Amino acid sequence: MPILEGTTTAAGLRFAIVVARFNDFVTERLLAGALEALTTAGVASEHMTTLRVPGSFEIPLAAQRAAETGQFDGVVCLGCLIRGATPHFEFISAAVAQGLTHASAATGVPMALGVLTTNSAEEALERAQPGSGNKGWEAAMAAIEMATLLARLDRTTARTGA
Ligand code: RBF
Repeated sequence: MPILEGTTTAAGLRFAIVVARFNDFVTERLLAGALEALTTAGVASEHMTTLRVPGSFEIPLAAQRAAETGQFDGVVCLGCLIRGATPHFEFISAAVAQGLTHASAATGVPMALGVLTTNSAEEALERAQPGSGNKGWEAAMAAIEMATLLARLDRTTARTGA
């Protein structure tokens, strides 16, 4: 019974990181975590392209455009939504999740959701601390796992001609 899995190493693969500037006191820490995870996985710095966007709402379009260039094996998406203006919070978080689902399906490029949705700044900072609990780190690892899984799947179907 064949089992296909991704790996935690990604030497030779290329990633885009889309990061929102809104709440940058958190998102810059998520970015640092993501870059550290990619570096640890063997991704060369010239194979990590950071795209900055104004807020989380803009992430899906930038992620889709990046994927459409054909230059990236995965996209790591980073943002931080802090509840406050409740209607906007709900609206933007749903729009980002749906937008990334669509963008990923439309392009076939894996996109990892590293957009925090928290009740407070303290909660957001907790999830952006250095180390493997950092949600930027986790999103990067998810992108690596999916990119390497899909590459393996492509090689398997190429071999079997399926
Ligand atoms: N962007 C975020 O990334 N996080 C937020 O918590 C956030 N809160 C917002 C609250 C309001 C009331 C508005 C109007 C925008 C907010 N944005 C936030 C920015 C949003 O993602 C987007 O950049 C702007 O709406 C411009 O399209």
